[in-house]
Amino acid sequence: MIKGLLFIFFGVFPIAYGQYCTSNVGPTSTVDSNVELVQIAGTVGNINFIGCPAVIGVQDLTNLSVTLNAGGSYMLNVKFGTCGGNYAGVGEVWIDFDQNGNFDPYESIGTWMGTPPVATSTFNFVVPSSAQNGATRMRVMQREAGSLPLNPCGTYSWGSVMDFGITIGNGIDCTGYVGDDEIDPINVTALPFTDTRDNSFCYSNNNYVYPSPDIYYKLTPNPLIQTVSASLCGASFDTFLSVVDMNGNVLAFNDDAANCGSQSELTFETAGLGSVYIIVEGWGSEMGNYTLTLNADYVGLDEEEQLSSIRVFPNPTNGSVRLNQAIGKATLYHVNGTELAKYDTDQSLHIDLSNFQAGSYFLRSVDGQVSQQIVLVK
Ligand SMILES: [Ca+2]
Ligand SMILES: [Ca+2]
Ligand SMILES: [Ca+2]
Ligand SMILES: [Ca+2]
Repeated sequence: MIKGLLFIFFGVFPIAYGQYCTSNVGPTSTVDSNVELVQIAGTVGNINFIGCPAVIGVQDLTNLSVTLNAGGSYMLNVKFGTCGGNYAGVGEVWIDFDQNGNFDPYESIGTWMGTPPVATSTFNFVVPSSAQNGATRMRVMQREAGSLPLNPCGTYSWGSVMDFGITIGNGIDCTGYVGDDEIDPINVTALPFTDTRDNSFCYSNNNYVYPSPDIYYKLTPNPLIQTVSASLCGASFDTFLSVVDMNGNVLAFNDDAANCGSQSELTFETAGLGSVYIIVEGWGSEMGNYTLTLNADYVGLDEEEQLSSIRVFPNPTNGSVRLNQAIGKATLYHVNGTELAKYDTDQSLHIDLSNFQAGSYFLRSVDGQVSQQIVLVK
């Protein structure tokens, strides 16, 4: 079923690097409403912070850190108070459990509403058992005259914002998982290509189209390839597939392919293209197992596009081939696109491959009219 897209393509995707919002965030004044106390006992370490005197902007307290175990239950004490006069306001606390650099709404572990002086608030929370090991952050925010839920990146006159260090232990070890973002993509070294993976853990959302975690593949098509087809048919979830260039321009995308339900398939032309990212994610927040397959169509392999009577023989060969007629100047390519040798078939119809390793090659006329695949066996 085709579903409505929840976004608008502007042609360029924002590139998100997962950095926390820290500039133009929080209070612009040091007076009045302010968090007075933050306390938590971790599995390792404690935080016992006293809040006044107040500061402007985000107070970086990430040097104060505790270790929390995935699946563990913890208690956080926060005193939403004041360093001056008493005015009504709200407060909220988030921990970036999924380590995507955002304090997401689903990562809120407590809220407060009141007028200081009030008793210390106690927030009991459980670290998701799916949390991955590593360093992340907790943000504590108070905003005078604000309303819930708070924007963790918001700016306002009176209140406070404090970031503390959190280390997740006993969780999923994501060391060695590549492809989470465009900086560390899974490299497609040859076509056809197949990769089976699960995006429901160790992968985060980089704000490409849907909240589902996205996985990046990087492909540099060789000059012989005319089109590349990508398929997620058979995935365990409703997928979405995008192809973007290195500048973030969208080249192709598909939600639901005609022949595989809610999974995605697409074909894109590669002529003149440099490297591209092929991005796998789920529709909405869907995630699970998938196999991405990539296949190439090579220039000239379509019989109807070339002079039909041109042949090389023998093919496969163990050393050399002959053309049945001249095709002018021609270039021999490895199947990976590397240019290997030039020939003038007006001078000789004999093509010597004896210096090359066994594999697949293409002989292409300089005018592009003829391209013949030659298989070399040894
Ligand atoms: Ca997050
Ligand atoms: Ca990602
Ligand atoms: Ca996404
Ligand atoms: Ca879909």
